Amino acid sequence: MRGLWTHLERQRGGIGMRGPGEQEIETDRRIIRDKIALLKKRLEKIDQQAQTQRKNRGELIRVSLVGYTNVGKSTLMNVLSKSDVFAENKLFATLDTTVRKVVWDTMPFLLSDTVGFIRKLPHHLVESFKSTLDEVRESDILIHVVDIAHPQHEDHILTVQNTLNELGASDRTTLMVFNKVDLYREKYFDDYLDQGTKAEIMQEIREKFSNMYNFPNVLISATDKENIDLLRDTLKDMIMEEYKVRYPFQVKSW
Ligand SMILES: Nc1nc2c(ncn2[C@@H]2O[C@H](COP(=O)(O)OP(=O)(O)O)[C@@H](O)[C@H]2O)c(=O)[nH]1
Ligand SMILES: [Mg+2]
Repeated sequence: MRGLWTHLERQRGGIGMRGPGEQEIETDRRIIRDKIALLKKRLEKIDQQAQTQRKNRGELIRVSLVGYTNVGKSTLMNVLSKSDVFAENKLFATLDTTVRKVVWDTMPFLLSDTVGFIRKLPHHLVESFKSTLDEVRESDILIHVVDIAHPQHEDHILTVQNTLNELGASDRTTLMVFNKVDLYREKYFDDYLDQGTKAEIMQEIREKFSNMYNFPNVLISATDKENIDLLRDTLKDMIMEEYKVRYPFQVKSW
């Protein structure tokens, strides 16, 4: 903005009259107004394009990765979509979400990675999260990813659940994925613990989560690829169920 006004410097010291300087300010104001209007139009267009893209994706079941920021959503997106059965790498890139078509044993579905939900999303930012929020609203299945190694992970879960509530998506078919078990062990397990005790603790954690949240859940490490097969099998069954509900007479077995 600074350089914008340097052309007025020369006008300084003019005698009390309405000089060319002020007219220039008016002109500059108009230019800025026009520019804002143009940008608004462009944003509207991007929004329309995103909507069209969403419509064009047809009748595939849609799965979205949701969760607090930094929990491993994007890592998991790559793990799930780049697996050996991954067939097509089609990117439907919108402003801030990535959608990929994934095919598992001939069963296709759309997987989207979204921007993380954070506590107290500033209202002026909500607009820029619109495509993430739309994506979530239009999803059939949500994968709620949690970083269990984070000391505040239970608060994070609540924040995400509140956001989903506001979106009217809290009753959506949901799979809870408790991620970063490797980090959890590293942080909280003492070296002297024997394997049996470690396994028992993990089992207790699993039971605690199962009791706390009314959704199917899997404990994984996205970076170490631990329990990814179990996650895939669980998710595949959930997607199958959605297809069966949607196309009761058409679904073959995948
Ligand atoms: N130790 C560990 N780190 C992970 C795991 N999954 C993701 N991360 C790391 O956590 C950070 C955030 O991951 P990212 O996928 O970008 O999170 P997002 O913000 O939810 O998309 C990155 O540094 C990842 O490498 C995991 O299972 N274990
Ligand atoms: Mg991410």
